[in-house]
Amino acid sequence: MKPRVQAIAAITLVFAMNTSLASAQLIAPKLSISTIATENLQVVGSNGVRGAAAAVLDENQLLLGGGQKGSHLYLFNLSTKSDQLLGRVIPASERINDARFAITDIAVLSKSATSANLLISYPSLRKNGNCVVVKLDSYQLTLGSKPTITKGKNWFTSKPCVPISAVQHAAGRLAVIDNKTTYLTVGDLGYPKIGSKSARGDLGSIFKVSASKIEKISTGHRNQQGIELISNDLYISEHGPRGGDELNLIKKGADYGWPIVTYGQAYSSGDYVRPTRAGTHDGFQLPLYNWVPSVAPTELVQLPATGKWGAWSSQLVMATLKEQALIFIQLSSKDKVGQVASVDVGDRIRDLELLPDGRLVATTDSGNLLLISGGQ
Ligand SMILES: [Ca+2]
Repeated sequence: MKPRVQAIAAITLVFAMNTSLASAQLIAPKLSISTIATENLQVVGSNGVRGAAAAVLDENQLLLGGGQKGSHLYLFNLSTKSDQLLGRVIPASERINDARFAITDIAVLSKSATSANLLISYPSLRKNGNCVVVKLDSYQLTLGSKPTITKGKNWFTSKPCVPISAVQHAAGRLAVIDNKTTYLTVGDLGYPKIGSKSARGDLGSIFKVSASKIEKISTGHRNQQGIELISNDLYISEHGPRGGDELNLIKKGADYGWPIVTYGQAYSSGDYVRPTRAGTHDGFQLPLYNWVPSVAPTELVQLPATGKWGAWSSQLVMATLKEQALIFIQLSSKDKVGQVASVDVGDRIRDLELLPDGRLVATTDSGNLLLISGGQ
């Protein structure tokens, strides 16, 4: 009997040590930020400005989607701090002069030394400019002394077409699954009929998309600006109406509740939709974490396992617009948030990506590119 008792005592001790480690307050990372001005890549429209969409091509090159017309794709060299125009993505006939209408995300499906297969998402005007859909198109990038892009197939076009007066946001974020498949977020686009299951169609959903197949994964989302796939677990950040911003772990077939429930509050009575029940999430898939008041979350990234991120290695980091901060989120298990720490960066972050060297790269609404290193 004695050895068995000792074994149990040893297990209890290990458990106690783990508990105390888990509850120890994590120190927020100290960020070192270098700023590169990229004003010509900033989207400038009748109603304000917007940072570029971003993807990492390799350790030295980014793909940035934006420019004054919000429609163009650029190759950005981190060594020379210079950009090259690759081409136009949103045709002039599918856009108006408004910063809401800009490339929403870029994904690299596969690449070689001389070329890459890309996906690009964007809101597109239809029916003589009266309504808006979210499109996902494939492109081939050819590298060399004069790099160019060639348009491929349309992979996805959302339905219904939403009246342009309603549109506030599109989401349109991408997380690559493999070299032929991606996840795509489609926001509610401010559609006044989003509360009607029969009318809302593709809006407020997450899809798994390939060139030949579209599968709806989840519904009840509002404006999913962040997406990160960790092994087979898909994490999403999304904007609530006024507060109630959420971090969600996506379960196939689940309804995340919008616009029936939200931890946030309704806007004024003139808003496009009033949630049926505010301040509660009962009856629907619960978020892993929520923010009241709102932080306005954008892209989610998993920090690398090694490097200078210390206790935050392998954890999530979420960019924000309103909060102008990076929010570090510890996952104590895949469906449980441990500690959360907000670190001010003093700028609205539109997109956030991880460079191969372990630094983060962010685009900001003020037209900057931020290169961000962590340290404890
Ligand atoms: Ca991106």
